[in-house]
Amino acid sequence: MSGKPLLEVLAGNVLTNPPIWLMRQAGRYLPEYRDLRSEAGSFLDLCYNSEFAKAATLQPVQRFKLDAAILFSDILVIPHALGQELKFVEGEGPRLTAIRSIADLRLLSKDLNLQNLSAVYETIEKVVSELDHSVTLIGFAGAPWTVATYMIEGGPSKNFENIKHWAFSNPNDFEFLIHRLVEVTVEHLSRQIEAGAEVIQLFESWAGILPEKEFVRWCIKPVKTIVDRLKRKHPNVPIIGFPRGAGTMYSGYARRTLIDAVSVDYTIPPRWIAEELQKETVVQGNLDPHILQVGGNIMVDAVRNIKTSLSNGPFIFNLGHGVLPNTPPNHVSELIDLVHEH
Ligand code: 1CP
Repeated sequence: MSGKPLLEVLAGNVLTNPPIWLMRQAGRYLPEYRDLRSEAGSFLDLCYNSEFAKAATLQPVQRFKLDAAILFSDILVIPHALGQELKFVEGEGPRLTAIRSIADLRLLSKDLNLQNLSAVYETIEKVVSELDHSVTLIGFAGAPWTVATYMIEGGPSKNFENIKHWAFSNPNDFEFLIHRLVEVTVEHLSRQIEAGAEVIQLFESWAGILPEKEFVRWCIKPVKTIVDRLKRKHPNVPIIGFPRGAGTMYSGYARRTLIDAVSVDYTIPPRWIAEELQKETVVQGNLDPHILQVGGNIMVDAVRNIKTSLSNGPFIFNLGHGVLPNTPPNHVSELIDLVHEH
């Protein structure tokens, strides 16, 4: 026994008290994060300074009884380390100089520039040495399709016109970009594991915008390659996949990618998760973060429903997407108490 509830469940064990952690558990809803953020200056200054990033990683586990810490970083450090210009605009989110062709892609480096990324691995080393023995450290990356949406659209997007046009009209060129992202993602995640990450989560935030055939080619296949390559090097590090918005294509996602656990968004009914997914994999999810933000009775009911439905198999409690910036921190403590009540 590892003494770490998250690792126990990822090994397939069923615990009476499910472990809990929350996507985006660090961030703006915590006053101590806002202080740290203004001390650091920009968001990227926070990510690329291992002392600041360590503090941001530890803040939620210091305040709440959570079973995991997740590295404080971002999925967009990968395009940044390939030489794509990146900044975070207050109140708007990430902005990148969009790439729209193979010619643009050739202007980027083939390999990760470690100048900034070395601070990310250093953050992991520092966090590991300070973490309570029962708490698991999660490393992460964006899955290639999701990272590509930001690289090609130049930031958040509503209809993903440019990436879909490229991927549908010239899949062979587009494959070249995805292949590059697979390579560098494997390297980035291997380095996180070597620094001390015990579990990896792959965020496929934009799984929900593709038809079946393209979902298989651009979401399933690259993730499977990443998993194969990581497992060859680090067979004992569990990988959680989060194909947000995948709908009925959640079925078979774990089997086809060989990930160890599937994180499920809040649109999927817990009973369906139990019947369709939990029989073949560990599941994680899936409270709507807006319900956490509202709190009270709606949260009590939703948490009990999720727990009742999923407690008969291996299950990690989480949200169906990230904590919202205006969430009252005391709702998080109340949520953890509810998850732990019998
Ligand atoms: O200080 C600030 O205002 C920055 C806000 C912020 C934070 C706290 C951003 C900008 N990123 C992060 C940290 C982060 N991002 C973490 C680690 C902290 C934690 O989880 O506790 C992780 C795992 C991510 C992952 C991430 N970044 C994803 C995948 C998950 C998801 O939300 O779907 C995505 C899509 C990003 C891109 C990104 N970075 C930041 C923003 C606002 C966004 C989303 C842009 C959009 O709306 O599309």
